Amino acid sequence: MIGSQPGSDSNGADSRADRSREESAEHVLSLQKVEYMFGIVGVPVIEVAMAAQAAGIRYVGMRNEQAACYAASAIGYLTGRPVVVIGGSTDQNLETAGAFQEFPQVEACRLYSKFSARPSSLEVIPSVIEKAVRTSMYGRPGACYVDIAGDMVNAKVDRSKVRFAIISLSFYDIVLVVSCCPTPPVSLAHHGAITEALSALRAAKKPLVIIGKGAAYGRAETALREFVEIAGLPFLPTPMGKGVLPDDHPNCVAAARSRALLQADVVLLFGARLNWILHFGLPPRFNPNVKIIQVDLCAEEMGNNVSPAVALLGDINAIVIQLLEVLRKDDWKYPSDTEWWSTLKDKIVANAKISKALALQSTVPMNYYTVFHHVSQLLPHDCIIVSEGANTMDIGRTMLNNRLPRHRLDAGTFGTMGVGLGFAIAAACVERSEHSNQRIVCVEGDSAFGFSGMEVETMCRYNLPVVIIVVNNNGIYNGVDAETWKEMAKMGDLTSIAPPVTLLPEARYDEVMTAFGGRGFLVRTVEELHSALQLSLSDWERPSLLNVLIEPSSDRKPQVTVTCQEYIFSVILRSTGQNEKIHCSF
Ligand SMILES: Cc1ncc(C[n+]2csc(CCOP(=O)(O)OP(=O)(O)O)c2C)c(N)n1
Ligand SMILES: [Mg+2]
Repeated sequence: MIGSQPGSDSNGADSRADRSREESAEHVLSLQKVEYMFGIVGVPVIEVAMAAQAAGIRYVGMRNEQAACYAASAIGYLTGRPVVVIGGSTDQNLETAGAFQEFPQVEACRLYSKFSARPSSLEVIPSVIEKAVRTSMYGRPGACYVDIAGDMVNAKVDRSKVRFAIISLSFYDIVLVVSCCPTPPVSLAHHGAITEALSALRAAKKPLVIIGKGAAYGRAETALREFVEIAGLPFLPTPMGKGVLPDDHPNCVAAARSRALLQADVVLLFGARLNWILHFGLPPRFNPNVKIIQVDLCAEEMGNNVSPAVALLGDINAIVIQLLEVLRKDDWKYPSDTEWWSTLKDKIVANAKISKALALQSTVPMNYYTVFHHVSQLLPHDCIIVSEGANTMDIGRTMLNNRLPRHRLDAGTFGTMGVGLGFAIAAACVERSEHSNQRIVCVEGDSAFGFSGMEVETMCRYNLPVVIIVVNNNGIYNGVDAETWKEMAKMGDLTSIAPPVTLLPEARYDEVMTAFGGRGFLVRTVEELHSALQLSLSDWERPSLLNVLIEPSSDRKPQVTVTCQEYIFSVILRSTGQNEKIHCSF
């Protein structure tokens, strides 16, 4: 898994042909601008990783290919260098014969990537890789796959026969060269659409700006901040749009999100999909008459679920600059003394009161709000927050502020558990190479942590000073306490009795970290939380893990749901024949 960004060097093949092997390797690096390779090696790709290292690429050995892919995709998001996956496969002459690990990899990857191909000969590898890199970067960015047959890995090639002139031979004479492609062209929105968008905005009584991950990836932060401030508009971020404008910006209405979405009459949507995260842009969570001004890089995204009143197609940063140019001339600003602003501000104050009351509860075990309240007090303002889990991620999102763009990485659109540790490893690698002095804090639900928990060894192996906080409620959404677990175990086989959401109570995730030489803390109280987090944040030499035990039935602010304890009782009643009907939702 490679994060790469081609530059614009274009030396001719002839001059390179005379270079020494070492010069060639350097050239590979500068040409491809590949900095990191994440993966797991085995025959026949060990040499590929060694050749990459010889060419100056950092090779990060992970414990699982999934985590390697997550790490590479985080590099893509943080640095703007998309992912190219290179997979080793069966020797060509054994294909269809039932060779070791024979599988239609190219076909399988086609569904999940923008481009998937197996070069038919050594000579075409450079051009296939160039196409993979270009495709990954152009339009909406996305991963691409290139399959390298086992017998090609150690084969030699006659330079004069290589398709397209650009070629270098790396340390082991493996052709692993990406020929150079220009950075993606920048497209602007149609001028008429810009004017239409601004007149829709001027006519709005209850305008709202939504800032998505696309705006973060498109590095639109400077222009967007100016736009929001000049226009005086309320805004809220999507989960990974957090930090494009600071969460504590006076125009941020994230704490009144539901009301803002429900009542807005014009929504200016920057690089966010109208998918489940935004309730599809539909009633009952949106005003049925809302006008959407949709700004997106991807034409196919326009009109998904809601037909936009205005569609601005192109580079998000460039379009915000276009909007700003007209706005400055018009000298228009949404007034700050409207009923809309008062409604939003009242809701923000009311919600803050509820969260604060929960946060200041001094009971042990702690609840989510108490944990996040104290964590947020200690986190440096420029730290990168990685997060996954259900309650852990949702509540953490509302309570842990981001002040800088691309400083929040979470389970995102797919809600995929297991991404956290790979993301954190990638962020720590970037921090290390850029000497940015930013802490990487990985806030994990106990279930989420389990998906890629062995990557703790990777963190310890490379001394990556990630701080992992496992918010441990003994389960998926909810768990049970140790006492209840014991009682259940007495009743019979736990596979029939234990609620499917439960995990082992008070599991010692901290000892997973100490097993490999990192710091581990078992945390039950606010005082323990403060001292463990302070110690972890001051240690730049190795990773830490805080295993924060919380109330197993701790939940989000009141919702209609059945707790785990209620579920257990219903199971018990059912097993004793006392209850026929069980209603349960998790
Ligand atoms: C790959 C994958 N498998 C399963 C799920 C289903 N799922 C949703 S959230 C979750 C874990 C939530 O528990 P935890 O991480 O402990 O967070 P909590 O809600 O308890 O704070 C799971 C397994 C998923 N989202 N992704
Ligand atoms: Mg949990």
